[in-house]
Amino acid sequence: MTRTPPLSVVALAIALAAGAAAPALADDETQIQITLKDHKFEPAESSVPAGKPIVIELANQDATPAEFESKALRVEKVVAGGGAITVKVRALKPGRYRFFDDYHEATTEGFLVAQ
Ligand SMILES: [Cu+2]
Repeated sequence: MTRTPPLSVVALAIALAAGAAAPALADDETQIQITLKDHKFEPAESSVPAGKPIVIELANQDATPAEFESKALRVEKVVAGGGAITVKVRALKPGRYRFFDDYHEATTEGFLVAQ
């Protein structure tokens, strides 16, 4: 005698399949580290893969606060002196994207190069 699986088993299978896909998305992110020291970003230019979300870990080694900002990347976030922030950036098309410290825009800039 055959019988169809109860609905709860089907629902569980769908939930497991959906759950299995979630970590793959997180794995898809690219994480990079940038340091701010003497009002300079180091590295001043970072290569990242195009088409993948980017997670930027920014450590501010200066005693003064900075505001990590990029119009091209659509981000703006203050980091305290001696502090650190995490900035998430959407998947990018290939290109060179400028970011800067909004408190020292004339002197403190860097780039993400997506390729
Ligand atoms: Cu700003």
